[in-house]
Amino acid sequence: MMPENVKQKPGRLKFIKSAADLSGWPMDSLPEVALAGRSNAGKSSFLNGLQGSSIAKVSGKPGKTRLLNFFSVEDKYRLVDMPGYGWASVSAKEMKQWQAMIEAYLLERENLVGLLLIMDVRRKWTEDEQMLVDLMDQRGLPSAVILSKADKLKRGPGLDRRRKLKKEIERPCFLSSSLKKQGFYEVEDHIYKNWIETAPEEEEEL
Ligand SMILES: Nc1nc2c(ncn2[C@@H]2O[C@H](COP(=O)(O)OP(=O)(O)O)[C@@H](O)[C@H]2O)c(=O)[nH]1
Ligand SMILES: [Mg+2]
Repeated sequence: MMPENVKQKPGRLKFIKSAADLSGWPMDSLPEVALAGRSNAGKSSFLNGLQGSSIAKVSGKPGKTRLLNFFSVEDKYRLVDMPGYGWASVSAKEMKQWQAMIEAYLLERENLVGLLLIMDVRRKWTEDEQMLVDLMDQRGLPSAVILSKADKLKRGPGLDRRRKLKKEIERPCFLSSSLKKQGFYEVEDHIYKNWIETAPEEEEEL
Protein backbone atom coordinates (compact mmCIF):
# COMPACT_ATOMS: atom_id res chain seq x y z
CA MET A 1 0.00 0.00 0.00
CA MET A 2 1.27 3.44 -0.92
CA PRO A 3 1.27 5.84 2.04
CA GLU A 4 -0.39 9.17 1.37
CA ASN A 5 2.84 11.10 1.91
CA VAL A 6 4.66 9.36 -0.95
CA LYS A 7 4.32 10.01 -4.67
CA GLN A 8 5.58 7.39 -7.09
CA LYS A 9 7.51 8.99 -9.94
CA PRO A 10 10.31 7.79 -12.18
CA GLY A 11 13.66 8.80 -10.73
CA ARG A 12 16.58 7.47 -8.76
CA LEU A 13 14.49 6.58 -5.74
CA LYS A 14 11.73 4.06 -5.83
CA PHE A 15 9.18 3.71 -3.07
CA ILE A 16 9.11 0.07 -2.01
CA LYS A 17 6.79 -0.19 0.97
CA SER A 18 5.79 1.01 4.41
CA ALA A 19 6.02 -1.16 7.50
CA ALA A 20 4.67 -0.78 11.02
CA ASP A 21 6.84 -3.56 12.43
CA LEU A 22 9.38 -6.21 11.51
CA SER A 23 6.80 -8.39 9.76
CA GLY A 24 6.78 -5.71 7.03
CA TRP A 25 10.53 -5.28 6.58
CA PRO A 26 11.81 -6.35 3.14
CA MET A 27 13.18 -9.88 3.21
CA ASP A 28 16.32 -9.61 1.07
CA SER A 29 19.82 -8.56 2.02
CA LEU A 30 20.09 -5.17 0.30
CA PRO A 31 21.98 -2.75 2.55
CA GLU A 32 19.86 -0.10 4.26
CA VAL A 33 20.65 3.40 5.47
CA ALA A 34 18.28 4.79 8.10
CA LEU A 35 17.17 8.39 7.85
CA ALA A 36 16.05 9.95 11.13
CA GLY A 37 15.37 13.41 12.45
CA ARG A 38 13.16 15.67 14.47
CA SER A 39 9.86 16.32 12.77
CA ASN A 40 10.19 19.31 10.43
CA ALA A 41 13.98 18.90 10.23
CA GLY A 42 13.78 18.42 6.46
CA LYS A 43 13.78 14.65 5.94
CA SER A 44 11.19 14.65 3.17
CA SER A 45 12.91 17.59 1.48
CA PHE A 46 16.18 15.68 1.60
CA LEU A 47 14.61 12.63 -0.07
CA ASN A 48 13.17 14.90 -2.74
CA GLY A 49 16.60 16.46 -3.21
CA LEU A 50 18.16 13.06 -3.83
CA GLN A 51 15.34 12.17 -6.15
CA GLY A 52 15.63 15.40 -8.11
CA SER A 53 11.86 15.73 -7.98
CA SER A 54 9.09 15.26 -5.49
CA ILE A 55 8.70 11.78 -3.99
CA ALA A 56 7.98 12.54 -0.33
CA LYS A 57 5.46 15.05 0.87
CA VAL A 58 6.94 18.18 2.41
CA SER A 59 4.69 19.66 5.02
CA GLY A 60 4.45 22.54 7.40
CA LYS A 61 2.61 20.37 9.88
CA PRO A 62 4.25 17.45 11.62
CA GLY A 63 3.06 14.18 10.18
CA LYS A 64 1.79 11.57 12.59
CA THR A 65 2.59 8.58 10.45
CA ARG A 66 4.29 5.97 12.60
CA LEU A 67 5.69 3.83 9.84
CA LEU A 68 9.03 3.06 8.31
CA ASN A 69 9.06 3.96 4.60
CA PHE A 70 11.48 1.98 2.44
CA PHE A 71 12.91 3.55 -0.73
CA SER A 72 15.41 1.85 -2.99
CA VAL A 73 18.16 3.95 -4.52
CA GLU A 74 18.98 2.68 -8.00
CA ASP A 75 18.45 -0.83 -6.64
CA LYS A 76 21.84 -0.60 -4.88
CA TYR A 77 20.64 0.13 -1.39
CA ARG A 78 17.60 1.37 0.47
CA LEU A 79 16.93 4.53 2.41
CA VAL A 80 14.59 3.96 5.32
CA ASP A 81 12.63 7.04 6.32
CA MET A 82 11.87 6.79 10.03
CA PRO A 83 9.07 8.62 11.80
CA GLY A 84 10.13 12.07 13.01
CA TYR A 85 10.32 12.85 16.70
CA GLY A 86 10.01 15.83 18.96
CA TRP A 87 6.59 17.19 18.19
CA ALA A 88 4.98 18.92 21.13
CA SER A 89 1.58 17.22 21.30
CA VAL A 90 2.84 13.69 21.73
CA SER A 91 1.53 11.50 24.55
CA ALA A 92 3.76 9.31 26.69
CA LYS A 93 2.21 6.26 25.06
CA GLU A 94 2.96 7.51 21.54
CA MET A 95 6.48 8.38 22.61
CA LYS A 96 6.99 4.83 23.87
CA GLN A 97 5.66 3.39 20.62
CA TRP A 98 8.02 5.58 18.62
CA GLN A 99 10.97 4.54 20.74
CA ALA A 100 10.09 0.85 20.49
CA MET A 101 9.86 1.04 16.70
CA ILE A 102 13.12 2.93 16.34
CA GLU A 103 14.97 0.62 18.71
CA ALA A 104 13.61 -2.51 17.06
CA TYR A 105 14.81 -1.33 13.69
CA LEU A 106 18.15 0.23 14.63
CA LEU A 107 19.16 -2.55 17.00
CA GLU A 108 17.86 -5.60 15.17
CA ARG A 109 17.86 -4.92 11.46
CA GLU A 110 20.63 -6.95 9.84
CA ASN A 111 20.54 -4.96 6.59
CA LEU A 112 21.36 -1.73 8.42
CA VAL A 113 24.75 -0.24 7.49
CA GLY A 114 24.46 3.30 8.85
CA LEU A 115 22.32 6.14 10.13
CA LEU A 116 21.84 9.56 8.58
CA LEU A 117 20.59 11.99 11.17
CA ILE A 118 19.04 15.17 9.83
CA MET A 119 18.84 18.30 11.94
CA ASP A 120 18.19 21.98 11.32
CA VAL A 121 21.56 23.72 11.24
CA ARG A 122 20.23 26.33 13.69
CA ARG A 123 19.27 23.80 16.38
CA LYS A 124 21.31 22.39 19.20
CA TRP A 125 22.34 18.77 19.44
CA THR A 126 20.01 17.25 22.06
CA GLU A 127 19.70 14.01 24.00
CA ASP A 128 17.27 12.78 21.32
CA GLU A 129 20.00 12.92 18.67
CA GLN A 130 22.49 11.44 21.12
CA MET A 131 20.15 8.54 21.91
CA LEU A 132 19.94 7.66 18.20
CA VAL A 133 23.67 7.69 17.56
CA ASP A 134 24.23 5.75 20.81
CA LEU A 135 22.07 2.95 19.42
CA MET A 136 24.30 2.81 16.36
CA ASP A 137 27.44 2.85 18.51
CA GLN A 138 26.06 -0.11 20.46
CA ARG A 139 26.20 -2.10 17.24
CA GLY A 140 29.44 -0.62 16.01
CA LEU A 141 27.63 0.95 13.04
CA PRO A 142 28.45 4.40 11.64
CA SER A 143 26.31 7.50 11.75
CA ALA A 144 26.60 10.91 10.09
CA VAL A 145 24.76 14.19 10.50
CA ILE A 146 23.12 16.32 7.84
CA LEU A 147 22.74 19.94 8.90
CA SER A 148 19.72 21.00 6.88
CA LYS A 149 18.40 24.44 5.94
CA ALA A 150 21.96 25.74 5.54
CA ASP A 151 20.47 28.57 3.47
CA LYS A 152 19.18 30.02 6.75
CA LEU A 153 22.74 30.90 7.78
CA LYS A 154 25.46 32.79 5.97
CA ARG A 155 28.26 30.65 4.58
CA GLY A 156 30.77 31.47 7.35
CA PRO A 157 28.50 30.72 10.32
CA GLY A 158 27.25 27.57 8.56
CA LEU A 159 30.76 26.22 8.11
CA ASP A 160 31.61 27.21 11.66
CA ARG A 161 28.58 25.36 13.03
CA ARG A 162 29.54 22.29 11.06
CA ARG A 163 33.13 22.34 12.27
CA LYS A 164 32.14 22.74 15.92
CA LEU A 165 29.49 20.04 15.86
CA LYS A 166 31.82 17.65 14.09
CA LYS A 167 34.34 18.16 16.86
CA GLU A 168 31.71 17.82 19.59
CA ILE A 169 30.14 14.58 18.36
CA GLU A 170 33.07 13.09 16.44
CA ARG A 171 31.05 12.10 13.39
CA PRO A 172 30.95 13.32 9.81
CA CYS A 173 28.71 16.40 9.40
CA PHE A 174 27.37 17.78 6.13
CA LEU A 175 25.56 20.98 5.27
CA SER A 176 22.56 20.76 2.99
CA SER A 177 19.95 23.07 1.56
CA SER A 178 16.96 21.86 -0.35
CA LEU A 179 16.17 25.45 -1.21
CA LYS A 180 19.52 25.87 -2.96
CA LYS A 181 19.72 22.21 -3.96
CA GLN A 182 23.09 21.84 -2.25
CA GLY A 183 24.78 19.14 -0.25
CA PHE A 184 22.94 16.05 -1.48
CA TYR A 185 25.70 14.71 -3.65
CA GLU A 186 28.31 15.00 -0.92
CA VAL A 187 26.17 13.02 1.52
CA GLU A 188 25.31 10.39 -1.02
CA ASP A 189 28.92 10.04 -2.07
CA HIS A 190 29.96 9.58 1.56
CA ILE A 191 27.41 6.90 2.37
CA TYR A 192 27.92 5.09 -0.89
CA LYS A 193 31.70 4.94 -0.62
CA ASN A 194 31.90 4.29 3.11
CA TRP A 195 28.78 2.30 3.94
CA ILE A 196 27.55 0.59 0.79
CA GLU A 197 30.52 -0.39 -1.31
CA THR A 198 32.11 -1.92 1.76
CA ALA A 199 28.95 -3.78 2.92
CA PRO A 200 29.45 -7.54 3.07
CA GLU A 201 28.36 -9.37 -0.07
CA GLU A 202 25.37 -11.62 0.12
CA GLU A 203 26.55 -15.16 0.79
CA GLU A 204 25.90 -17.47 -2.08
CA GLU A 205 23.82 -20.49 -1.31
CA LEU A 206 25.44 -23.74 -2.37
N1 LIG B 1 14.86 27.15 3.96
C1 LIG B 1 14.78 25.83 3.94
N2 LIG B 1 13.66 25.20 4.34
C2 LIG B 1 13.62 23.86 4.33
C3 LIG B 1 14.75 23.07 3.92
N3 LIG B 1 14.42 21.77 4.04
C4 LIG B 1 13.15 21.74 4.49
N4 LIG B 1 12.65 22.98 4.66
C5 LIG B 1 11.30 23.36 5.14
O1 LIG B 1 11.09 22.80 6.43
C6 LIG B 1 9.73 22.30 6.56
C7 LIG B 1 9.75 20.82 6.89
O2 LIG B 1 10.34 20.09 5.83
P1 LIG B 1 10.07 18.53 5.61
O3 LIG B 1 10.99 18.09 4.53
O4 LIG B 1 8.62 18.24 5.45
O5 LIG B 1 10.57 17.97 7.03
P2 LIG B 1 10.34 16.52 7.70
O6 LIG B 1 9.23 16.68 8.68
O7 LIG B 1 11.64 16.25 8.40
O8 LIG B 1 10.06 15.53 6.61
C8 LIG B 1 9.05 22.61 5.22
O9 LIG B 1 8.35 23.81 5.37
C9 LIG B 1 10.22 22.75 4.25
O10 LIG B 1 9.91 23.58 3.16
C10 LIG B 1 15.95 23.76 3.50
O11 LIG B 1 16.97 23.19 3.15
N5 LIG B 1 15.90 25.14 3.53
MG1 LIG C 1 8.51 14.19 6.34
